[in-house]
Amino acid sequence: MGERARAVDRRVPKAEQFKGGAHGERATARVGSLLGLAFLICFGTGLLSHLIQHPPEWFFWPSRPVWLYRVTQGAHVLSGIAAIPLLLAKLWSVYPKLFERPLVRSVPHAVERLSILVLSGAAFFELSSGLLNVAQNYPWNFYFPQVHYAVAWVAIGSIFVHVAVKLPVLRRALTRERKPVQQPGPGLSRRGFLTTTGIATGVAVLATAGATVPALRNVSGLSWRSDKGTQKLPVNRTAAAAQVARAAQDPGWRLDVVTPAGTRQFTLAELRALPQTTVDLPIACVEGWSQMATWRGISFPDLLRASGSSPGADVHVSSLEKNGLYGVSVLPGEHTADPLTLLALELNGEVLNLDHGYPCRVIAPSRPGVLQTKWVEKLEVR
Ligand SMILES: Nc1nc2c(c(=O)[nH]1)N[C@H]1C(S)=C(S)[C@@H](COP(=O)(O)O)O[C@H]1N2
Ligand SMILES: [Mo]
Repeated sequence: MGERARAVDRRVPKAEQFKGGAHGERATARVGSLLGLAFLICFGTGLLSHLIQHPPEWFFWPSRPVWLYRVTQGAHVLSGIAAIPLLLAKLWSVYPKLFERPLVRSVPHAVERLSILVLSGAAFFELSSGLLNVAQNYPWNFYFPQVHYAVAWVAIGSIFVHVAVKLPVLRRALTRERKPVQQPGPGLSRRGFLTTTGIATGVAVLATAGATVPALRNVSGLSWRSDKGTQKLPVNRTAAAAQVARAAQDPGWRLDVVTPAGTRQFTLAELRALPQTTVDLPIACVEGWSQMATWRGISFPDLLRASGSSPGADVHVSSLEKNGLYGVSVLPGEHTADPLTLLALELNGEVLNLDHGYPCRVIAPSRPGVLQTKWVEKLEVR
C-alpha cells in the first residue's frame, strides 16, 4: 500500500468502532426478521392481486367473503408501509459492515455481498414505487404494475438467498442466552434502537391504516382517501378526465348485451324497469384505500337471464372510456353467477353520480377497484 492509500485508509472508520448494541447481531436479527415477515406478507398479497387482475387458466378467486380483497390489499399496502422504517433501521444497523476490510474475502463472500446489493436495490425500488403509487393516483401507466411486479420477484428471491446465507447467524442471534452482566457500550443500545424502530413502524402503519380501516379514519393523518368524496365515496377518475361526460349523459345511450344468442339493447328506462337488487359492498382500490357503500341495480344473474344467457358465463365489460387503462374488464363466471354482482344504477340512495359511473357501472364482491368498471356501454358473453 502506498503512503497516500495508507493515509486514506486511516480516515475510513473501522467496523470495530461501532460497538453500540444497535449494530449488534441480535438487534439486526430482530429487525431483519420483522422486515422479512413484512416482505413476505407484501409479496404474497401482491402476487394475489396480480393474479386476480391477470388470471391464468388455473387460477380461481372466490366472490365471497365480500371483504376478502379489501383485507388482502389493505395488508399489502400496510405491510409495505411497515417495511419502510424497518428497512431503514435494518440498513442503519448493518452499515458499519461497509467499513469491513478486506472488502472481499473470498468468492462466496463476494457473491454474498453482491446479493445484498441486489436485495437492497430491489427492496428500495419496491417500497418507493409502491409508496408513490399510493400517494399519487396513477403517475405511471402500464409501466408501474409491470415493473413493480417483476422487481418483486427479484426482491423476494434475493431475500431467500440472504436468509439462507444468514441462517446460522440468525439462529445464534435469536436464541443466544442473555449475558448476565453486560457493560453498556458506547452508541445507541439495542433496546433503544428496537424501541425507536418499533415506534416509527407503528406510527407509519397507523398513519395510513385509516385509508382502509374505518375505525382509524380519524387517527390517520395520511388517510387522504376517506368517505368524504361525492356520494360519500372517493372518485379515482372523473368523467371529465375519462372524457366520457357527453356520451354518458346522451339520452341516446344504450347498453348492448352481446350473447351467442344475439345482441339485446337496453335503454336506461328499461334497465330501471328490471328487478332491482340492493347490496352493501366495498370498493377496494389497489392503492389500499377502501370504502363501503350501498349499491342498487340489476344483479348479473338477473341481467344475463333477461338477455337470453345464463349466470356463470364469463362477461367482458367495455366502458364508454376509450383512452384509459381501465376501460375494459372481464367478470369471471364465479362473479356473474353471484347475485351480489351488480350493474349498479344507484349509489348510497341516489342515482349514480356521473363521476361514479353514470349511467351504470360494475360493482362486484371481493374484487380490485380497477376492475369495477364505470360508464359501461357493452357486456359480451363469450
Ligand atoms: N372506466 C373506468 N372505470 C374505472 C376506473 C377508470 O379509470 N375508468 N377506475 C377504477 C378504479 S382504479 C377504482 S379504485 C374504482 C373507483 O371507483 P369510484 O371512482 O367510483 O370510487 O373505479 C374503477 N373503475
Ligand atoms: Mo383503484
